[in-house]
Amino acid sequence: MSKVVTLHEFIMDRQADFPYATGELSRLLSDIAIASKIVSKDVRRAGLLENFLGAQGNTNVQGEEQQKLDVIADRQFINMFRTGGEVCGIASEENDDYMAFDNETSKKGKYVVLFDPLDGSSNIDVNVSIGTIFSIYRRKSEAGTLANLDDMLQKGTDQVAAGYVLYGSSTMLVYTTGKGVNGFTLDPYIGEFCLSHPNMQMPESGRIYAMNEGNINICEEGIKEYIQTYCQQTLEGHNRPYSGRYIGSLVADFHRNLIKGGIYIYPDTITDPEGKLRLLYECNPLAFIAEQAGGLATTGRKRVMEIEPERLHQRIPFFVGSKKMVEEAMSCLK
Ligand code: P6P
Repeated sequence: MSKVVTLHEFIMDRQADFPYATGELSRLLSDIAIASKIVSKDVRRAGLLENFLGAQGNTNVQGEEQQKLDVIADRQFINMFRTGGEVCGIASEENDDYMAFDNETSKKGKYVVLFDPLDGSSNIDVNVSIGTIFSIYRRKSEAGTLANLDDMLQKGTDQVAAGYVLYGSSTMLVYTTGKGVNGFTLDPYIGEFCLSHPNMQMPESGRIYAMNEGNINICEEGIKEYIQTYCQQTLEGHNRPYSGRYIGSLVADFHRNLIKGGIYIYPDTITDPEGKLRLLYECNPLAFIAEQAGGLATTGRKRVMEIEPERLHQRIPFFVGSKKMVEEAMSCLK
């Protein structure tokens, strides 16, 4: 029986990957794991606690109806970052503006974190998988000062680390620091994330496509061509077309494609002319993971991680998954 490797042990072992590491990033990743365990507990009991389910009664900066659990998760992560000492500021899907922590310890923090505390939260009440997505950057502003907007608006190629937590049939944390992708499953009996998916590699191709096909007539023609020509035809050497799998939770769709191979497409549409998904705390972190696992992440026309961000909640079209499939989809776009 192989040795159980906890996330904490793994992080400490891998600290040597960073010659000048003095432990801050390790502590930050451990803090994220702790907050994720707490959110996981809340997610799994949401149906039993009246003040956990349903809408909060307001809309967030995205114009989306906030769920109670969105706010609970957001507060959990913000509190962890504010008190952990490694983070000088954050930006979150659930908050209009970024936050610069003004306590003396945090002002010395080396990192900023951009995150979506609970993606797919419209699925909470119907018990479908949801997730947390996070992206970590070194601050650009001087240590000891308040974090600023420039600290938040950094290209995806400058990410120090990125990851997601999937609250699914099990709770998993998957992350990269630029040295490959590793997945950890929460063992609720010992309260530890344990290494379950070492060195994750996204299959170069696959037979699963994830898209809200309700949008097929309000997005560019090339996407319909891709879906009909590649996904819905029985191609040579196969006895059936691809399978359409769309969970409506980006983290869950992404994670399945990471393991089995597949493509996730959320294009720009007539109703969402810039696309729906947010560059900084959804697309960039998943793009980092996809590329580190051998996959590809583009807007349909350019590499996601090379986009110069202009706004905190900037949206982009998102094509992510198996390299060959993303390339095929891009070839259909004019
Ligand atoms: P639609 C959830 O709100 C989300 O951001 C992703 O998790 C998901 O893939 C997508 O939006 C679902 O959007 O328009 O298909 O309901």
